[in-house]
Amino acid sequence: EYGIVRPKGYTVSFHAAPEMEKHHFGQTHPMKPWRLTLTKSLVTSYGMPFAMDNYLSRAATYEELNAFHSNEYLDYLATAEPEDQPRDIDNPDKEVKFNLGGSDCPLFYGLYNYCSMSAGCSLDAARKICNNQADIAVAWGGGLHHAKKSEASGFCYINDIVLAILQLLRIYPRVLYIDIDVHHGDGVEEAFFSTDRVMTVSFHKYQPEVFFPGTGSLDDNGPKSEHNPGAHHAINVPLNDGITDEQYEALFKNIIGAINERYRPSAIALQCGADSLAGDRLGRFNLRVQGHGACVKYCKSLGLPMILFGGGGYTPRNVARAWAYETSIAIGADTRIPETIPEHAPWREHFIHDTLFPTLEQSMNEPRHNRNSDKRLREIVAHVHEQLRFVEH
Ligand code: VJV
Ligand code: CA
Ligand code: ZN
Repeated sequence: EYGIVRPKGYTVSFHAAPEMEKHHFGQTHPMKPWRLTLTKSLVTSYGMPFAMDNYLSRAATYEELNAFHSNEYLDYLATAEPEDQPRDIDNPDKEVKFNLGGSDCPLFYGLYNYCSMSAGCSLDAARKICNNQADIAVAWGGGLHHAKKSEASGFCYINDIVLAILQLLRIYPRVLYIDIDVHHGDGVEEAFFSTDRVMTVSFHKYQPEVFFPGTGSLDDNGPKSEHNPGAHHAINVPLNDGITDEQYEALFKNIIGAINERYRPSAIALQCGADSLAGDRLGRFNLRVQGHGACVKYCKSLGLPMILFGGGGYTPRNVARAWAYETSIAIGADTRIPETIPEHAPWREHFIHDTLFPTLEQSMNEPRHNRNSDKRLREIVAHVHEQLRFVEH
């Protein structure tokens, strides 16, 4: 209907976990799992499922989660009840265990089910890539990059990305992890800190003490010890408020292009956190849907097997726009889908403006001041190129 056809000799698999969507972090918590419902409905209104293999994900098993997470943590995650919420008025002495039960990572009904569905989605995607049954696998329910081995952090309980990359490493010698969420991908960086088989690259707002999680400075490049294979295999791109599409796209292509030439990855894991878009409730950047999508398009052009993960994104209408547009890029239909959101799309009024590509003015009352000078961005590029000279090829 929109010229959506299955690309010849090219397979995209789409992994959904509708069970995730009905969970609630709490009334005014910024993380809204129903943004996945909105995304899926936009993807469907454009007719994209005809061009993909569509899968309903299963829940990941305890053993699968245990490939990264500790037993003590998983056992508590599986059994903790919302009533165990620490530090509430009725339980003033209750301690916070594993960072579970605070305001960022609340305990809610069905939490373990929510987490294992998200991980199942990303693991299914990784398996499709390992078996050569997909060229690009899409897992919008994943991308929860802050979770640690024995700790929840920043709305993330299970690190589905680490689990998926561990799968990829069974087949692929080198995996490039790229993270365009507005927050630093600290959990993934830390998990692969000591190996040269994964290079992690995060673009994020960096302002320690003010902006979460406060890590990811330019000179955070992996262990400083010469004898650690992970040295120089963490790349961080710290940015300030208000970065534009033009600056971000140029920076992204330069850095990822140089990494691709030097590191020669065999597969890509791309976290597409949509909180880097203009008008995000928690974000600080001025990216439009096209600029965010240009990163996905550039990665696709490298011709490597790739997983697309979700991640942050706190203005659901824009999350749905970005991830629907990026699904169209995966199937190669981005130049053919109409810019106007289909008449029959459910929740169409919810998008406020009927375009897939709102302007900055449509995204927020007043565009943020851009605090990224071209001079500073050139310094960042120079530092990254210097780091890459230490990477064996
Ligand atoms: O900045 C923080 C930590 C605090 C302590 C907890 N308070 C609520 C906020 C300050 C130091 N946490 C960040 C976490 C961001 C996680 C981003 C996750 C991702 O996008 O990278 C990947 C999925 C933070 N920023 C904003 C909030 N927390 C926030 C949490 C709330 C809230 C409003 C803002 C929790 C509950 C409610 N409102 C009701
Ligand atoms: Ca990031
Ligand atoms: Zn984020």
